[in-house]
Amino acid sequence: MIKGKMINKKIISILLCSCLLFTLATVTTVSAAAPDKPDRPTGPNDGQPDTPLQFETSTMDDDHDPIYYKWRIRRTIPGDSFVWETDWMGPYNYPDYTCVWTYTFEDHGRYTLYAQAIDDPNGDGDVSDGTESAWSPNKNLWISELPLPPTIEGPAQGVPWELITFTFTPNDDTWLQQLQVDWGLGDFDEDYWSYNEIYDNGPIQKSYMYLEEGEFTIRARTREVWYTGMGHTPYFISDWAYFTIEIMERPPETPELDGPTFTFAGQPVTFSAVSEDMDDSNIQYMFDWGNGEDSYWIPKDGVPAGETCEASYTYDTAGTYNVRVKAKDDAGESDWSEPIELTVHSLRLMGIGGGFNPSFTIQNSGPVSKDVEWSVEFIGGIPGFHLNKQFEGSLESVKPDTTATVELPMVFGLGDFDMAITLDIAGEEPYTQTYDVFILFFYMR
Ligand SMILES: [Ca+2]
Ligand SMILES: [Ca+2]
Ligand SMILES: [Ca+2]
Ligand SMILES: [Ca+2]
Repeated sequence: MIKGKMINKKIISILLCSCLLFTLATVTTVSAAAPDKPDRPTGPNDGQPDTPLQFETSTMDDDHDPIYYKWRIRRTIPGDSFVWETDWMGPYNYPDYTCVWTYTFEDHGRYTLYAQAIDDPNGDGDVSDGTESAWSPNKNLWISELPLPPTIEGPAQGVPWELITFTFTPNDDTWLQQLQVDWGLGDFDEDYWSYNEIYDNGPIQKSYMYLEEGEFTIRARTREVWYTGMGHTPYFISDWAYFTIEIMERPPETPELDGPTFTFAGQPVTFSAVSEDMDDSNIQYMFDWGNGEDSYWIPKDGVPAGETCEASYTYDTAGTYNVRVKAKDDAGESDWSEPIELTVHSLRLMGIGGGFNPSFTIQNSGPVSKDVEWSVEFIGGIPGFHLNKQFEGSLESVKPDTTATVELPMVFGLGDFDMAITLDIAGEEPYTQTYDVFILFFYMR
């Protein structure tokens, strides 16, 4: 029995000791209360790279220990690639646990900020005996350079009804951009940004058509846009960039002239002209025949830009003439084209005759009688088979509207020849015309 009582006493004392230890342990635990979760950090919602920003948080520690804070930064856009934490900073002492922290972001992006607290129960500046709080709720902020006005490129001049293309290049670091363009008509809504039109950062092309003449000042600005995963968030707006364009009807371009360089008096010649026009007006042409006469403006209603206009003219008098053309529309006249130098002869070679006695025929299509010296040369043939290859002579007073035929002596040769006939007409530049002939000994065809 005694033994049993002693055993009971021992058990009771052990139990008592245990209770006491447990109570002591419990008291120790209470005295080491962790700091509260810090408040959501406050501070700016956006900022620029390389510019210090200031943030603030606070907490409470029930047993009023000195507090240390740690800050965590995470870049969420672009990517979730950047996480960085400070060391423990402190102490912050009861009753004011407010922590003000300054940080300079280097890169643009969207960042999330958190703070965490730890206490230092024995106040020795070493937090290895402290207890960490939970992380604070997060604060989001944007870091981005302020956009500069965009660069505007385009023509300095245009014409009504022309679709004119301009290039707007944002000057900003942000990936997505919106563009606002005021075409200078005075009806622009500065508050309107189309949310559908978001561009990758880079040149943006926009076309516009002015319907009236005038000088217009185009304004453009960009707004950076962030994609958050839930939608697009517009941010900083640039100042305006300006660009001036003059819209005016314009005369047609200087026309291209096409036509012969050689003709005969009394023989109609046809020249053609074509011009382009920026505003696609109908175009009239005036041909200057180089002898004091011109076609005046033809045709009456003009022809569309890019279409050819033809004009014919008959010279009475042999000579050399500079033919040229100009174009006009409602907006005015072009310059004169490059001239074509046209030589007009009074005597025309009508053709040649073959057989045993080759011949050629001349016609005077001009208004006056003409003397002419002629020469004929046969060039080519099989070597050794061309004798009598050159002939010459003259004709006097070939009358207007008459023909004259010159018969040559018999020609000896074999093969293909060029029969070159040169007419040296009194008062005119000589000219040569060449015919392909075939000679079989004494017979030409
Ligand atoms: Ca504490
Ligand atoms: Ca300590
Ligand atoms: Ca930016
Ligand atoms: Ca025009």
